[in-house]
Amino acid sequence: MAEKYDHKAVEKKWQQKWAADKTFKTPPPQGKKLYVLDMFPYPSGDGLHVGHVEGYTATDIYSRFKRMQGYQVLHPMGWDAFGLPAENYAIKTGIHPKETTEAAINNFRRQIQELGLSYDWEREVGAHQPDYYKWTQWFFLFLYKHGLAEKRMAKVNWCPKDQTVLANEQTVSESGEKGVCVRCGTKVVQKDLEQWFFKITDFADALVDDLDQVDWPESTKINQRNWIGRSEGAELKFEIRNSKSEIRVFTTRPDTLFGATYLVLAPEHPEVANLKSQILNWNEVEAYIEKTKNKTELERQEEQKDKTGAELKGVKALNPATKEEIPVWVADYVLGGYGTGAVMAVPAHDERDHQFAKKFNLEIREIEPADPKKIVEKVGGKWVKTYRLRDWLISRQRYWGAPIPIVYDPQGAPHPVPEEHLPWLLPTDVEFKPTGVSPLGQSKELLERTEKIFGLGWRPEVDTMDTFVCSSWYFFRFADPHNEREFASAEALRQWLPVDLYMGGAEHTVLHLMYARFITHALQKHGVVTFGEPFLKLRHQGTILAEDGSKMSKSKNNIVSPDEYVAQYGADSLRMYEMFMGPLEQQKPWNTKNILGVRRFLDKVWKLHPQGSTLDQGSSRSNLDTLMHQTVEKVTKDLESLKFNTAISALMIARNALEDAGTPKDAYAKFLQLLHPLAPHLTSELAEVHSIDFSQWPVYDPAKLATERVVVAVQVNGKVRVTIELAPDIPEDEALSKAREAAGKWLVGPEKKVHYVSGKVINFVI
Ligand code: ANZ
Repeated sequence: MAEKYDHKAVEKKWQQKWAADKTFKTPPPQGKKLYVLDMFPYPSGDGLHVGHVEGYTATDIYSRFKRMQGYQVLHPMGWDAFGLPAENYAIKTGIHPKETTEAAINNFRRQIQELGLSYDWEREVGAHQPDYYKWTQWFFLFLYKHGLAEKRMAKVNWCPKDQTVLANEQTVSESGEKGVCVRCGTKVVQKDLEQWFFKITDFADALVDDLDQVDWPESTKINQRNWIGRSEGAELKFEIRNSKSEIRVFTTRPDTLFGATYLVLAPEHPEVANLKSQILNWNEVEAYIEKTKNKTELERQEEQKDKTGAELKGVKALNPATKEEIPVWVADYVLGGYGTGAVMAVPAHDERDHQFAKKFNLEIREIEPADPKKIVEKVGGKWVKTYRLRDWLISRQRYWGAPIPIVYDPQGAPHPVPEEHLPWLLPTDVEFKPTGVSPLGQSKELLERTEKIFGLGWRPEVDTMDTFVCSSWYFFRFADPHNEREFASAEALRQWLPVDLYMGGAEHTVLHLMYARFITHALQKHGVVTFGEPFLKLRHQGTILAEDGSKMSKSKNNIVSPDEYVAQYGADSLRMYEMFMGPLEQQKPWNTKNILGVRRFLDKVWKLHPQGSTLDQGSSRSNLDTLMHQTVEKVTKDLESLKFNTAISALMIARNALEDAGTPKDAYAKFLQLLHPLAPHLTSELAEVHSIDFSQWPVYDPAKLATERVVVAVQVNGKVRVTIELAPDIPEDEALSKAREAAGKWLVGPEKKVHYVSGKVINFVI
């Protein structure tokens, strides 16, 4: 063994061996299966950052630990490879996104392999590969067939610069500014477009209720519930005077009906146009509606926002409880797509209504709340549930995504591309410059292909799918990644799914989790899988901050790249450092000095010299045995609950004790096994067993955990000064030195004599 730990040589040797031996190829599942998954990354040109390393190391440790416990582990990696950054880069440089994406993937894969992460590379998938997106398209057709995908006109957020539709949450800048494109900061506009939707709202109740079945962080469950926004209330009808119209409102406070002094309709409410002939100030109303068109929903919902609106003069509604005539307004704080798109305004009890009433001088009437059940019945209303969740708009006017497998006949009616034509290939003869028309619309090849297969006058759909569609089902593919006939066989799904442990950052995952759950519920409903929840246990690694505690960001140029640390200190040091920074799920700042401390620990492990196992049968040996049982227990429990920082502390204590006890061989071998999941290269090199990777995880004997202690009185000149606890079989010299330490302040002057009664009393005569 070399005197110095040469991490470069050691890591390279083991990485090559693992690759050549296919050490981490997934075994057939036989009873004890475990599916451990990381959120597959978008392969950005910047490469891996230390946040990726944190999550991937955690799942790697867990997978290695579980393999040693005899589990068959599926631990795969792949690439969420479609998406805007590569396309935007193509617009700038003219380099095809496939080229930049694949270069980025190669770099990611190299970085991941240099960390010694134990993925089964035979199961690698890339969402941009035709043999993958063939199945993304299959999922579209599956939903279409079951009435869960449909095309309809929709008001959408549109970024005039990126020339694409944006989801609601993509209209807020990083600094929280609303109504701007999250990527380029351009003011977002509203546009009416025919778009494809997935009907996620069909599953709204199940997506709330089934959260009770999964082991996820509570905050993440709350985010899911808030996004769905289930609200229980009543729908009440208000007649419009001198008209057949009636306005339905949704309210969670029917008990305040007596205080409803006006109605407010959303500017896009269809009744507004129907009432046109009655409205005396139509021009004003129309101008107001026009003005609100370019606001995003998030802007409209801002609490502090100055309230605006226009009265529908000449229109009066009847409060069904008081039978009074009340005015009717349009205002953009009422949203068209929530509830019924209309509210009964109760300014004495609702803050937004209050602000509005103050501004426009409307009546504010204090009332005693009525009995809600009774009042709903009395005015002929009904109890209903409503949701904030909207159907999932999946059309994107972009190039670098999976083409939507739809063609239009000469009359313009949509038809699904039959499965035998999948993958419906992404054409390559396109320009990347955004023109407001989907890039696929320029492809001659796609048009010719469509006409050749379906007939003259047929047109291809030219939008691609939101990349969230690619990531909504990828965890199924890993179970059976080379299947050419199905996205995964029923058997593989039954064997491996659902995912047992899912790891990924807490940021930006609300939608991914929602969509993956939706797809799984849809498969369950139609009998493809037997479960609705894809991820049984979910954990988030905490954000790693820059050294000064600020957020790492490109603009601040403070992003830490793993490469230089792997080169300087080694992968095992970086892995263990990141696990030692603090509790996995906590946010924590980077600290370059501390990685050196971890490296020193590994150097000291390297320098341990194991001796024959029969070395020392005395007390230090038995103390070490106890400590080893305690360490096995601690590390086993900590790894199971992903408490890596405390497992590392226990291993550091154990290393010192090993050295103190002369490093007996059997205890040393156990120690290496415990350290192995955390520092796999170093321990593989030091272990003498054929392969430590599948060596059996050490077990502890609960009977040997407690160290037995006896209480010994320490006397000075016959007087008890202090008591100490000692192991019953402690050697005399050790016992005396402990006693001297404890009674130090009474031992003034030279010792004349010592009486030692083992396990009972020690008397110093001075
Ligand atoms: C009268 C009232 C009195 C209300 C009161 C609240 C308090 P959640 O809990 O979020 O579901 N509302 C209904 N539809 C709306 C829409 N399309 N846009 C904006 N606001 C809308 O909120 C339900 C409440 O939000 C409803 O109950 C309604 O105002 C308003 F003291 O009705 B309430």
